[in-house]
Amino acid sequence: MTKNLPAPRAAAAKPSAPKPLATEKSAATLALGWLHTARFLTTAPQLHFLPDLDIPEIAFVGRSNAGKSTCINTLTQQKQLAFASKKPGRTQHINLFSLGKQGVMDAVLTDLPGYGYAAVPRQEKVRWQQVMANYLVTRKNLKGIVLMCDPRLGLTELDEILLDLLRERVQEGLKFLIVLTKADKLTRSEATKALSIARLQAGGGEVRLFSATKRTGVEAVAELLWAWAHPATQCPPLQPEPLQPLVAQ
Ligand SMILES: Nc1nc2c(ncn2[C@@H]2O[C@H](COP(=O)(O)OP(=O)(O)O)[C@@H](O)[C@H]2O)c(=O)[nH]1
Ligand SMILES: [Mg+2]
Repeated sequence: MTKNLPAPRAAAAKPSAPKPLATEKSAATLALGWLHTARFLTTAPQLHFLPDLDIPEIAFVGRSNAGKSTCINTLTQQKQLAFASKKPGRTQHINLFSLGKQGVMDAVLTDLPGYGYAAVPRQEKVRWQQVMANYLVTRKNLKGIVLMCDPRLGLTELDEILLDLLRERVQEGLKFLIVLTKADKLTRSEATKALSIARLQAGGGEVRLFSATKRTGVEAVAELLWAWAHPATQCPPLQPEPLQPLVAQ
């Protein structure tokens, strides 16, 4: 008798399960694969030595020791692309990295020198503030800014000056992201608080928690940068970043 039973229809009729995770994964994989193509392009002590480019450029800025080099290395999955210096204030040049699959450069990452390091002579600080201001205000192909901030310190006076400088360009469409670094050092409630404060300060820009050690926010930031550089391209929708469980150290 059993062998004459019809095959269970439920199995055949069952609609295929939704695959939100697969979509999410493919957006992150695409973005991280693209970031992994980063190669050193050039370095310049001043703006006018930089090549004129007509592809999107995304600049990383932040106070010395905020975690900028570590973040760039993590996003590009390369150990030494941006030198994660133990001696803050050492990176004195504007460094450009090319991005693009199959050797076709389609965007540039810029690592700007960290600012605010106390031991740098005043004259040198002023010179760098001018180079940075000049870059941020006049670089034509600049598409987005990523501001690194250690949330335990919050935005410093120099970060605020930079935000003021950028305000007009952000209103004109320049993309802006505050990355709250070293999120592994925060408790969950500290992280929530840091996020809401930064969102107020970001003036319409994005804010993400990031930890190189716990890999918090790596995929979310990668997806955002990919979307900035490829605005016309169809891609899976960006997912809101889930709040990761954080462990205080
Ligand atoms: N716990 C923790 N430490 C970090 C993280 N990112 C960077 N750091 C540390 O912060 C210090 C400054 O990092 P670095 O990338 O050189 O900062 P930069 O001066 O902004 O380029 C280094 O000692 C890093 O190891 C992170 O996600 N978690
Ligand atoms: Mg650095």
